[in-house]
Amino acid sequence: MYQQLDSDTICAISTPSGVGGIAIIRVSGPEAFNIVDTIWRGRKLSEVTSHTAHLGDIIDPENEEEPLDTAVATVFRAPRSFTGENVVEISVHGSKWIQRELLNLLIRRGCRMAEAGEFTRRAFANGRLDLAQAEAVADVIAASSRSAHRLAASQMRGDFSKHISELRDQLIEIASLLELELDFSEEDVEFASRQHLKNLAEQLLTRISSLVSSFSTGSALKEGVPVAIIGEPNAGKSTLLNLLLNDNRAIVSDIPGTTRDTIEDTMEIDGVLYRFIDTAGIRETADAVENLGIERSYTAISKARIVIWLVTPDMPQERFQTFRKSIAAHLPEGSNLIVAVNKIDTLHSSVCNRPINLVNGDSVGIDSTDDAMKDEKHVNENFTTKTFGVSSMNPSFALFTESTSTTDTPLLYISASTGLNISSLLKQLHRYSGADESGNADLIVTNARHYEALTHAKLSLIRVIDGINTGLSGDFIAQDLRETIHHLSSITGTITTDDLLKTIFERFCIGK
Ligand SMILES: Nc1nc2c(ncn2[C@@H]2O[C@H](COP(=O)(O)OP(=O)(O)OP(=O)(O)O)[C@@H](O)[C@H]2O)c(=O)[nH]1
Ligand SMILES: [Mg+2]
Repeated sequence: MYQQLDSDTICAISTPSGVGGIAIIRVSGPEAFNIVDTIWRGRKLSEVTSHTAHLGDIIDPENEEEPLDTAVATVFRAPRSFTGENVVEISVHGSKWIQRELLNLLIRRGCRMAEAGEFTRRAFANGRLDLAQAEAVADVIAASSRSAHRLAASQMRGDFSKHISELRDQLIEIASLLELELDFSEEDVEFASRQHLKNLAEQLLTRISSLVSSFSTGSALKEGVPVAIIGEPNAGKSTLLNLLLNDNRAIVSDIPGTTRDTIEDTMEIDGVLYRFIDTAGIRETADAVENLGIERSYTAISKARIVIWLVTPDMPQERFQTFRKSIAAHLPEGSNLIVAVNKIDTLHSSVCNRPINLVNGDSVGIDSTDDAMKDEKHVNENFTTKTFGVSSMNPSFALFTESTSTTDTPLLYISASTGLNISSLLKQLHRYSGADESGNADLIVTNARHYEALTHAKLSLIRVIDGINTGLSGDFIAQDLRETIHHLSSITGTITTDDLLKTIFERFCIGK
Protein backbone atom coordinates (compact mmCIF):
# COMPACT_ATOMS: atom_id res chain seq x y z
CA MET A 1 0.00 0.00 0.00
CA TYR A 2 2.90 2.36 0.66
CA GLN A 3 5.09 1.19 -2.23
CA GLN A 4 4.50 4.34 -4.25
CA LEU A 5 5.43 6.45 -1.28
CA ASP A 6 7.40 9.10 -3.12
CA SER A 7 5.65 9.21 -6.45
CA ASP A 8 2.02 9.60 -5.37
CA THR A 9 0.56 12.94 -4.50
CA ILE A 10 -1.96 12.43 -1.72
CA CYS A 11 -4.85 14.48 -0.40
CA ALA A 12 -7.18 14.38 2.60
CA ILE A 13 -9.33 16.56 4.81
CA SER A 14 -7.20 17.46 7.82
CA THR A 15 -9.88 19.11 9.94
CA PRO A 16 -12.53 17.10 11.86
CA SER A 17 -15.34 15.62 9.79
CA GLY A 18 -18.53 17.63 9.73
CA VAL A 19 -19.41 21.26 9.25
CA GLY A 20 -17.10 23.97 10.57
CA GLY A 21 -16.21 27.60 9.89
CA ILE A 22 -13.41 26.43 7.66
CA ALA A 23 -12.04 23.07 6.59
CA ILE A 24 -8.47 22.36 5.53
CA ILE A 25 -7.64 19.95 2.74
CA ARG A 26 -4.01 18.98 2.66
CA VAL A 27 -2.22 17.94 -0.52
CA SER A 28 1.30 16.47 -0.36
CA GLY A 29 3.62 15.01 -2.96
CA PRO A 30 5.79 15.93 -5.95
CA GLU A 31 2.79 17.05 -8.06
CA ALA A 32 1.01 18.98 -5.30
CA PHE A 33 1.52 22.44 -6.87
CA ASN A 34 0.85 21.34 -10.43
CA ILE A 35 -2.33 19.50 -9.54
CA VAL A 36 -3.74 22.31 -7.41
CA ASP A 37 -2.84 24.86 -10.11
CA THR A 38 -5.20 23.07 -12.52
CA ILE A 39 -8.16 23.87 -10.28
CA TRP A 40 -6.92 27.21 -8.90
CA ARG A 41 -7.73 30.68 -10.18
CA GLY A 42 -5.21 33.00 -8.59
CA ARG A 43 -1.42 33.24 -8.45
CA LYS A 44 0.33 30.21 -9.84
CA LEU A 45 1.19 28.17 -6.78
CA SER A 46 4.06 26.39 -8.50
CA GLU A 47 5.76 29.78 -8.81
CA VAL A 48 5.14 31.43 -5.47
CA THR A 49 7.59 31.48 -2.57
CA SER A 50 7.41 28.79 0.09
CA HIS A 51 5.51 29.52 3.32
CA THR A 52 3.12 32.02 1.76
CA ALA A 53 -0.68 32.10 1.73
CA HIS A 54 -2.77 33.09 -1.30
CA LEU A 55 -6.39 33.95 -1.88
CA GLY A 56 -8.01 32.44 -4.94
CA ASP A 57 -10.95 30.52 -6.34
CA ILE A 58 -11.37 26.78 -6.67
CA ILE A 59 -12.49 26.04 -10.20
CA ASP A 60 -13.72 22.85 -11.76
CA PRO A 61 -12.11 23.00 -15.24
CA GLU A 62 -15.25 21.33 -16.64
CA ASN A 63 -17.47 24.04 -15.17
CA GLU A 64 -15.42 27.22 -15.06
CA GLU A 65 -18.44 29.49 -14.79
CA GLU A 66 -19.23 28.47 -11.25
CA PRO A 67 -16.29 28.51 -8.82
CA LEU A 68 -16.60 25.91 -6.07
CA ASP A 69 -15.41 28.28 -3.35
CA THR A 70 -13.11 31.17 -2.56
CA ALA A 71 -10.22 29.73 -0.61
CA VAL A 72 -6.78 30.33 0.86
CA ALA A 73 -3.89 28.13 -0.28
CA THR A 74 -0.78 27.93 1.88
CA VAL A 75 2.30 26.71 0.10
CA PHE A 76 5.21 24.77 1.61
CA ARG A 77 8.05 23.70 -0.66
CA ALA A 78 9.99 20.47 -0.17
CA PRO A 79 11.87 19.79 1.99
CA ARG A 80 10.64 22.55 4.33
CA SER A 81 7.21 21.12 5.02
CA PHE A 82 5.64 18.76 7.52
CA THR A 83 5.98 15.77 5.18
CA GLY A 84 9.23 16.95 3.62
CA GLU A 85 7.41 17.06 0.24
CA ASN A 86 5.64 19.84 -1.65
CA VAL A 87 2.52 20.63 0.36
CA VAL A 88 -0.50 22.84 -0.28
CA GLU A 89 -3.01 23.37 2.49
CA ILE A 90 -6.29 24.64 1.09
CA SER A 91 -8.63 26.36 3.54
CA VAL A 92 -12.19 26.36 2.25
CA HIS A 93 -15.53 27.25 3.83
CA GLY A 94 -16.39 24.27 5.98
CA SER A 95 -19.47 22.88 4.22
CA LYS A 96 -19.49 19.14 3.79
CA TRP A 97 -20.40 19.56 0.14
CA ILE A 98 -17.45 21.88 -0.61
CA GLN A 99 -15.07 19.51 1.17
CA ARG A 100 -16.35 16.50 -0.74
CA GLU A 101 -16.34 18.28 -4.10
CA LEU A 102 -12.81 19.59 -3.60
CA LEU A 103 -11.55 16.10 -2.74
CA ASN A 104 -13.30 14.70 -5.82
CA LEU A 105 -11.73 17.41 -7.98
CA LEU A 106 -8.25 16.73 -6.60
CA ILE A 107 -8.64 13.00 -7.17
CA ARG A 108 -9.86 13.58 -10.73
CA ARG A 109 -6.76 15.74 -11.33
CA GLY A 110 -4.38 12.98 -10.19
CA CYS A 111 -4.22 12.90 -6.40
CA ARG A 112 -4.79 9.74 -4.37
CA MET A 113 -6.73 9.72 -1.09
CA ALA A 114 -4.24 9.54 1.77
CA GLU A 115 -4.17 6.45 3.98
CA ALA A 116 -4.61 6.82 7.74
CA GLY A 117 -1.55 8.61 9.16
CA GLU A 118 0.12 8.79 5.74
CA PHE A 119 1.16 12.46 6.07
CA THR A 120 2.95 11.69 9.32
CA ARG A 121 4.34 8.48 7.90
CA ARG A 122 5.81 10.41 4.99
CA ALA A 123 7.30 12.89 7.45
CA PHE A 124 9.01 9.92 9.12
CA ALA A 125 10.08 8.35 5.82
CA ASN A 126 11.59 11.68 4.73
CA GLY A 127 13.50 12.09 7.97
CA ARG A 128 11.45 15.08 9.21
CA LEU A 129 10.54 13.21 12.40
CA ASP A 130 11.81 10.06 14.04
CA LEU A 131 9.32 7.39 14.99
CA ALA A 132 8.83 8.51 18.60
CA GLN A 133 8.23 12.06 17.39
CA ALA A 134 5.75 10.85 14.77
CA GLU A 135 3.84 8.92 17.44
CA ALA A 136 3.80 12.06 19.58
CA VAL A 137 1.94 13.93 16.82
CA ALA A 138 -1.07 11.73 17.59
CA ASP A 139 -0.59 12.34 21.31
CA VAL A 140 -0.44 16.12 20.87
CA ILE A 141 -3.68 15.96 18.93
CA ALA A 142 -5.32 13.75 21.57
CA ALA A 143 -3.99 15.60 24.65
CA SER A 144 -6.80 16.83 26.85
CA SER A 145 -4.92 18.36 29.77
CA ARG A 146 -1.92 20.63 30.32
CA SER A 147 0.25 17.81 31.68
CA ALA A 148 -0.67 15.39 28.87
CA HIS A 149 0.06 18.15 26.36
CA ARG A 150 3.39 18.97 27.99
CA LEU A 151 4.53 15.34 27.75
CA ALA A 152 3.36 14.94 24.15
CA ALA A 153 4.78 18.28 22.99
CA SER A 154 8.16 17.53 24.52
CA GLN A 155 8.20 14.13 22.82
CA MET A 156 7.19 15.69 19.50
CA ARG A 157 10.04 18.21 19.81
CA GLY A 158 12.38 15.25 20.17
CA ASP A 159 13.46 15.54 23.83
CA PHE A 160 12.57 11.93 24.58
CA SER A 161 14.23 10.71 21.37
CA LYS A 162 17.39 12.60 22.31
CA HIS A 163 17.44 10.89 25.67
CA ILE A 164 16.98 7.46 24.06
CA SER A 165 19.68 8.19 21.48
CA GLU A 166 22.12 9.13 24.24
CA LEU A 167 21.45 5.85 26.00
CA ARG A 168 21.89 4.01 22.73
CA ASP A 169 25.18 5.77 21.97
CA GLN A 170 26.52 4.78 25.36
CA LEU A 171 25.52 1.18 24.77
CA ILE A 172 27.29 1.27 21.42
CA GLU A 173 30.35 2.59 23.25
CA ILE A 174 30.23 -0.34 25.65
CA ALA A 175 29.84 -2.70 22.72
CA SER A 176 32.88 -1.23 21.00
CA LEU A 177 34.95 -1.45 24.18
CA LEU A 178 33.95 -5.08 24.47
CA GLU A 179 34.82 -5.77 20.86
CA LEU A 180 38.21 -4.11 21.27
CA GLU A 181 38.83 -6.29 24.25
CA LEU A 182 37.83 -9.36 22.25
CA ASP A 183 40.08 -8.41 19.32
CA PHE A 184 43.11 -8.02 21.50
CA SER A 185 42.37 -10.71 24.03
CA GLU A 186 45.30 -12.86 22.98
CA GLU A 187 47.77 -10.02 23.32
CA ASP A 188 46.89 -9.42 26.92
CA VAL A 189 46.08 -5.77 26.29
CA GLU A 190 43.27 -4.46 28.46
CA PHE A 191 41.39 -1.59 26.85
CA ALA A 192 38.50 -1.79 29.19
CA SER A 193 38.32 -3.89 32.27
CA ARG A 194 35.24 -5.98 32.81
CA GLN A 195 34.70 -4.00 35.96
CA HIS A 196 34.58 -0.80 33.90
CA LEU A 197 32.13 -2.35 31.43
CA LYS A 198 30.02 -3.53 34.29
CA ASN A 199 29.94 -0.08 35.89
CA LEU A 200 28.84 1.50 32.63
CA ALA A 201 26.19 -1.14 32.07
CA GLU A 202 24.88 -0.72 35.60
CA GLN A 203 24.60 3.04 35.20
CA LEU A 204 22.60 2.55 32.01
CA LEU A 205 20.44 -0.06 33.70
CA THR A 206 19.51 2.44 36.41
CA ARG A 207 18.48 4.97 33.79
CA ILE A 208 16.53 2.48 31.70
CA SER A 209 14.82 1.10 34.82
CA SER A 210 13.70 4.53 35.86
CA LEU A 211 12.25 5.12 32.38
CA VAL A 212 10.41 1.79 32.64
CA SER A 213 8.92 2.70 35.99
CA SER A 214 7.96 6.19 34.79
CA PHE A 215 5.37 4.59 32.51
CA SER A 216 2.74 4.31 35.24
CA THR A 217 2.93 8.08 35.78
CA GLY A 218 3.20 8.78 32.05
CA SER A 219 0.22 6.70 31.05
CA ALA A 220 -1.88 8.01 33.95
CA LEU A 221 -1.18 11.63 32.96
CA LYS A 222 -1.92 10.84 29.33
CA GLU A 223 -5.13 8.85 29.83
CA GLY A 224 -6.40 10.47 33.06
CA VAL A 225 -5.18 9.62 36.56
CA PRO A 226 -7.53 6.96 37.97
CA VAL A 227 -8.86 8.03 41.38
CA ALA A 228 -11.19 5.59 43.18
CA ILE A 229 -13.49 7.04 45.84
CA ILE A 230 -14.31 4.30 48.29
CA GLY A 231 -15.79 3.81 51.74
CA GLU A 232 -18.79 2.51 53.62
CA PRO A 233 -22.31 3.22 52.37
CA ASN A 234 -23.42 6.78 53.11
CA ALA A 235 -19.88 8.06 53.66
CA GLY A 236 -20.54 10.74 51.04
CA LYS A 237 -18.66 9.25 48.08
CA SER A 238 -21.20 10.25 45.45
CA THR A 239 -21.47 13.70 47.02
CA LEU A 240 -17.69 14.04 46.68
CA LEU A 241 -17.76 12.80 43.06
CA ASN A 242 -20.37 15.40 42.18
CA LEU A 243 -18.35 18.09 43.89
CA LEU A 244 -15.14 17.13 42.07
CA LEU A 245 -16.91 16.97 38.72
CA ASN A 246 -18.91 20.08 39.45
CA ASP A 247 -21.93 18.21 38.17
CA ASN A 248 -24.82 16.16 39.52
CA ARG A 249 -23.39 13.03 37.97
CA ALA A 250 -24.27 10.47 40.67
CA ILE A 251 -27.42 10.00 42.74
CA VAL A 252 -26.97 11.12 46.34
CA SER A 253 -29.34 9.96 49.07
CA ASP A 254 -29.25 9.18 52.75
CA ILE A 255 -30.26 5.59 52.02
CA PRO A 256 -27.14 3.43 52.48
CA GLY A 257 -26.36 1.45 49.33
CA THR A 258 -27.57 4.08 46.85
CA THR A 259 -24.70 3.60 44.42
CA ARG A 260 -24.80 0.06 43.04
CA ASP A 261 -22.27 0.24 40.24
CA THR A 262 -19.10 2.19 39.61
CA ILE A 263 -19.65 5.59 38.00
CA GLU A 264 -16.76 7.35 36.36
CA ASP A 265 -16.04 10.62 34.66
CA THR A 266 -13.06 12.78 33.91
CA MET A 267 -12.22 16.29 35.00
CA GLU A 268 -9.19 18.46 34.46
CA ILE A 269 -8.07 20.11 37.68
CA ASP A 270 -4.99 22.31 37.83
CA GLY A 271 -3.64 20.97 34.56
CA VAL A 272 -4.13 17.30 35.36
CA LEU A 273 -6.82 15.08 33.88
CA TYR A 274 -8.32 12.84 36.56
CA ARG A 275 -10.62 9.88 36.03
CA PHE A 276 -12.77 9.88 39.18
CA ILE A 277 -14.51 6.59 39.99
CA ASP A 278 -17.39 6.60 42.46
CA THR A 279 -17.99 3.13 43.88
CA ALA A 280 -20.66 1.16 45.71
CA GLY A 281 -20.31 1.47 49.49
CA ILE A 282 -18.48 -1.52 50.93
CA ARG A 283 -20.32 -3.47 53.65
CA GLU A 284 -21.45 -7.00 54.58
CA THR A 285 -24.70 -7.61 52.75
CA ALA A 286 -26.87 -10.50 51.58
CA ASP A 287 -28.06 -8.54 48.53
CA ALA A 288 -26.62 -10.29 45.48
CA VAL A 289 -26.67 -7.21 43.23
CA GLU A 290 -25.08 -5.03 45.88
CA ASN A 291 -22.37 -7.65 46.34
CA LEU A 292 -21.60 -7.54 42.63
CA GLY A 293 -21.26 -3.76 42.97
CA ILE A 294 -18.94 -4.18 45.96
CA GLU A 295 -16.75 -6.55 43.94
CA ARG A 296 -16.43 -3.75 41.41
CA SER A 297 -15.44 -1.35 44.19
CA TYR A 298 -12.50 -3.63 44.99
CA THR A 299 -11.62 -3.85 41.31
CA ALA A 300 -11.63 -0.04 41.17
CA ILE A 301 -9.20 0.05 44.12
CA SER A 302 -6.90 -2.43 42.44
CA LYS A 303 -6.75 -0.31 39.27
CA ALA A 304 -6.44 3.09 40.91
CA ARG A 305 -3.38 5.26 41.13
CA ILE A 306 -4.96 7.23 43.95
CA VAL A 307 -7.60 5.92 46.38
CA ILE A 308 -9.67 8.37 48.41
CA TRP A 309 -11.09 6.49 51.36
CA LEU A 310 -13.97 8.44 52.89
CA VAL A 311 -14.76 7.75 56.53
CA THR A 312 -17.25 9.45 58.77
CA PRO A 313 -16.54 10.84 62.23
CA ASP A 314 -18.83 8.26 63.85
CA MET A 315 -17.02 5.22 62.46
CA PRO A 316 -16.19 2.83 65.30
CA GLN A 317 -12.52 1.99 65.62
CA GLU A 318 -12.94 -1.79 65.07
CA ARG A 319 -14.75 -1.23 61.78
CA PHE A 320 -12.09 1.27 60.78
CA GLN A 321 -9.37 -1.29 61.44
CA THR A 322 -11.15 -4.10 59.56
CA PHE A 323 -11.80 -1.84 56.59
CA ARG A 324 -8.22 -0.66 56.63
CA LYS A 325 -6.96 -4.23 56.32
CA SER A 326 -9.20 -5.04 53.39
CA ILE A 327 -8.11 -1.89 51.56
CA ALA A 328 -4.46 -2.67 52.22
CA ALA A 329 -5.01 -6.09 50.66
CA HIS A 330 -6.34 -4.56 47.43
CA LEU A 331 -4.19 -1.46 46.98
CA PRO A 332 -1.89 -1.91 44.01
CA GLU A 333 1.82 -1.33 44.38
CA GLY A 334 2.83 2.27 43.83
CA SER A 335 -0.66 3.63 44.42
CA ASN A 336 -1.45 6.29 46.98
CA LEU A 337 -4.11 6.36 49.64
CA ILE A 338 -5.78 9.46 51.04
CA VAL A 339 -7.99 8.99 54.07
CA ALA A 340 -10.56 11.76 54.30
CA VAL A 341 -12.84 12.22 57.28
CA ASN A 342 -16.01 13.51 55.64
CA LYS A 343 -19.01 15.38 57.06
CA ILE A 344 -16.74 17.49 59.21
CA ASP A 345 -19.41 20.19 59.01
CA THR A 346 -21.62 18.15 61.33
CA LEU A 347 -19.11 18.41 64.13
CA HIS A 348 -19.76 21.93 65.15
CA SER A 349 -23.45 22.19 64.61
CA SER A 350 -23.59 23.98 67.95
CA VAL A 351 -21.91 26.92 66.29
CA CYS A 352 -23.76 26.34 63.05
CA ASN A 353 -21.71 26.40 59.84
CA ARG A 354 -18.87 28.39 61.29
CA PRO A 355 -15.70 26.90 59.82
CA ILE A 356 -13.25 25.34 62.17
CA ASN A 357 -9.50 25.46 62.23
CA LEU A 358 -8.75 22.17 60.55
CA VAL A 359 -5.97 19.99 61.73
CA ASN A 360 -4.07 19.85 58.49
CA GLY A 361 -5.75 21.87 55.89
CA ASP A 362 -5.90 25.31 54.55
CA SER A 363 -6.70 27.87 57.13
CA VAL A 364 -10.29 27.94 55.96
CA GLY A 365 -11.86 30.75 57.93
CA ILE A 366 -9.76 30.18 61.00
CA ASP A 367 -11.51 31.43 64.04
CA SER A 368 -9.51 31.79 67.18
CA THR A 369 -12.38 32.23 69.58
CA ASP A 370 -12.65 29.86 72.51
CA ASP A 371 -15.48 27.99 70.86
CA ALA A 372 -13.38 27.33 67.80
CA MET A 373 -10.51 26.11 69.91
CA LYS A 374 -12.85 23.77 71.70
CA ASP A 375 -14.16 22.47 68.39
CA GLU A 376 -10.71 21.83 67.11
CA LYS A 377 -9.77 19.99 70.27
CA HIS A 378 -12.94 17.97 69.91
CA VAL A 379 -12.03 17.06 66.33
CA ASN A 380 -8.55 16.10 67.29
CA GLU A 381 -9.40 14.03 70.29
CA ASN A 382 -12.35 12.19 68.89
CA PHE A 383 -11.22 11.23 65.44
CA THR A 384 -7.57 11.64 65.20
CA THR A 385 -6.60 10.02 68.45
CA LYS A 386 -9.42 7.65 69.31
CA THR A 387 -10.45 6.27 65.95
CA PHE A 388 -7.29 6.47 63.93
CA GLY A 389 -4.81 6.09 66.76
CA VAL A 390 -2.53 8.92 65.72
CA SER A 391 -1.32 12.09 67.30
CA SER A 392 -3.19 15.21 66.32
CA MET A 393 0.15 16.94 65.98
CA ASN A 394 1.11 14.60 63.19
CA PRO A 395 -2.07 13.71 61.42
CA SER A 396 -0.87 10.83 59.33
CA PHE A 397 -0.52 7.21 60.15
CA ALA A 398 1.08 4.08 58.83
CA LEU A 399 -1.57 2.20 56.92
CA PHE A 400 0.46 -0.93 56.75
CA THR A 401 1.37 -1.38 60.38
CA GLU A 402 1.32 -5.14 59.94
CA SER A 403 3.48 -5.20 56.85
CA THR A 404 6.96 -3.98 56.21
CA SER A 405 5.89 -0.83 54.42
CA THR A 406 5.85 2.31 56.47
CA THR A 407 3.94 4.51 54.05
CA ASP A 408 2.41 7.38 55.92
CA THR A 409 -1.11 8.12 54.91
CA PRO A 410 -2.29 11.68 55.23
CA LEU A 411 -5.53 12.26 57.03
CA LEU A 412 -7.74 15.06 55.75
CA TYR A 413 -10.85 16.56 57.23
CA ILE A 414 -13.40 17.59 54.65
CA SER A 415 -17.02 18.18 53.97
CA ALA A 416 -18.15 16.97 50.58
CA SER A 417 -21.49 18.72 50.86
CA THR A 418 -20.19 22.15 51.89
CA GLY A 419 -16.83 21.96 50.10
CA LEU A 420 -14.94 22.63 53.31
CA ASN A 421 -11.21 21.93 52.96
CA ILE A 422 -11.57 20.44 49.48
CA SER A 423 -8.61 22.55 48.39
CA SER A 424 -6.39 20.42 50.66
CA LEU A 425 -7.75 17.30 49.03
CA LEU A 426 -7.02 18.76 45.60
CA LYS A 427 -3.47 19.62 46.62
CA GLN A 428 -2.92 16.10 47.83
CA LEU A 429 -4.36 14.69 44.58
CA HIS A 430 -2.01 16.91 42.59
CA ARG A 431 0.98 15.76 44.64
CA TYR A 432 0.10 12.10 44.02
CA SER A 433 -0.77 12.57 40.32
CA GLY A 434 2.90 12.73 39.35
CA ALA A 435 2.26 15.93 37.37
CA ASP A 436 5.16 17.72 39.02
CA GLU A 437 7.57 15.04 37.80
CA SER A 438 6.41 15.72 34.25
CA GLY A 439 8.61 18.83 34.24
CA ASN A 440 11.31 16.38 33.12
CA ALA A 441 9.16 15.24 30.26
CA ASP A 442 12.04 13.55 28.45
CA LEU A 443 12.34 11.11 31.35
CA ILE A 444 8.73 10.00 31.27
CA VAL A 445 7.44 7.20 29.07
CA THR A 446 3.86 7.64 27.88
CA ASN A 447 3.71 5.23 24.97
CA ALA A 448 3.00 1.52 25.52
CA ARG A 449 5.24 0.53 22.62
CA HIS A 450 8.18 2.45 24.08
CA TYR A 451 7.47 0.92 27.48
CA GLU A 452 7.59 -2.55 25.97
CA ALA A 453 10.83 -1.86 24.11
CA LEU A 454 12.45 -0.41 27.24
CA THR A 455 11.31 -3.40 29.30
CA HIS A 456 12.98 -5.71 26.77
CA ALA A 457 16.09 -3.52 26.73
CA LYS A 458 16.21 -3.70 30.51
CA LEU A 459 15.98 -7.50 30.52
CA SER A 460 18.74 -7.93 27.97
CA LEU A 461 20.93 -5.42 29.79
CA ILE A 462 20.45 -7.40 33.01
CA ARG A 463 21.69 -10.45 31.08
CA VAL A 464 24.74 -8.43 29.99
CA ILE A 465 25.56 -7.60 33.61
CA ASP A 466 24.93 -11.19 34.72
CA GLY A 467 27.19 -12.36 31.93
CA ILE A 468 30.01 -10.05 33.05
CA ASN A 469 29.52 -11.19 36.67
CA THR A 470 29.70 -14.86 35.79
CA GLY A 471 32.65 -14.42 33.42
CA LEU A 472 30.64 -15.38 30.34
CA SER A 473 32.48 -15.35 27.03
CA GLY A 474 32.59 -11.95 25.36
CA ASP A 475 30.69 -13.23 22.31
CA PHE A 476 27.63 -13.98 24.37
CA ILE A 477 27.76 -10.69 26.20
CA ALA A 478 28.06 -8.87 22.89
CA GLN A 479 24.97 -10.70 21.64
CA ASP A 480 22.87 -9.43 24.59
CA LEU A 481 24.29 -5.95 24.15
CA ARG A 482 23.27 -5.93 20.51
CA GLU A 483 19.80 -6.97 21.57
CA THR A 484 19.60 -4.08 24.05
CA ILE A 485 20.70 -1.65 21.35
CA HIS A 486 18.12 -3.12 18.97
CA HIS A 487 15.27 -2.49 21.42
CA LEU A 488 16.31 1.11 22.01
CA SER A 489 16.70 1.67 18.27
CA SER A 490 13.17 0.44 17.66
CA ILE A 491 11.82 3.32 19.77
CA THR A 492 13.13 6.09 17.55
CA GLY A 493 12.79 3.97 14.43
CA THR A 494 16.50 3.65 13.62
CA ILE A 495 15.58 0.00 13.16
CA THR A 496 12.09 -0.68 11.98
CA THR A 497 9.91 -3.04 9.98
CA ASP A 498 7.01 -2.45 7.61
CA ASP A 499 4.67 -4.29 9.94
CA LEU A 500 5.61 -2.05 12.83
CA LEU A 501 5.07 1.11 10.78
CA LYS A 502 1.76 -0.22 9.55
CA THR A 503 0.52 -0.87 13.10
CA ILE A 504 1.64 2.54 14.31
CA PHE A 505 0.21 4.64 11.51
CA GLU A 506 -3.01 2.70 11.12
CA ARG A 507 -4.03 4.12 14.50
CA PHE A 508 -3.85 7.65 13.11
CA CYS A 509 -6.85 9.18 11.41
CA ILE A 510 -6.93 9.99 7.72
CA GLY A 511 -5.62 13.51 7.24
CA LYS A 512 -2.87 13.28 9.89
N1 LIG B 1 -23.64 16.98 56.58
C1 LIG B 1 -23.04 16.38 55.57
N2 LIG B 1 -23.72 15.45 54.88
C2 LIG B 1 -23.10 14.86 53.85
C3 LIG B 1 -21.78 15.20 53.47
N3 LIG B 1 -21.44 14.44 52.42
C4 LIG B 1 -22.51 13.67 52.13
N4 LIG B 1 -23.51 13.92 52.99
C5 LIG B 1 -24.84 13.28 53.03
O1 LIG B 1 -24.66 11.91 53.30
C6 LIG B 1 -25.66 11.14 52.62
C7 LIG B 1 -25.00 10.06 51.79
O2 LIG B 1 -24.29 10.68 50.74
P1 LIG B 1 -23.87 9.91 49.42
O3 LIG B 1 -22.96 10.81 48.68
O4 LIG B 1 -25.03 9.38 48.71
O5 LIG B 1 -23.05 8.73 50.07
P2 LIG B 1 -22.34 7.49 49.35
O6 LIG B 1 -21.05 7.25 50.06
O7 LIG B 1 -22.26 7.70 47.89
O8 LIG B 1 -23.33 6.31 49.69
P3 LIG B 1 -23.59 4.94 48.92
O9 LIG B 1 -23.81 5.26 47.48
O10 LIG B 1 -24.81 4.42 49.56
O11 LIG B 1 -22.43 4.05 49.15
C8 LIG B 1 -26.46 12.12 51.80
O12 LIG B 1 -27.64 12.43 52.51
C9 LIG B 1 -25.54 13.32 51.69
O13 LIG B 1 -26.25 14.53 51.53
C10 LIG B 1 -21.10 16.18 54.23
O14 LIG B 1 -19.95 16.54 54.00
N5 LIG B 1 -21.79 16.73 55.28
MG1 LIG C 1 -23.08 6.73 46.34
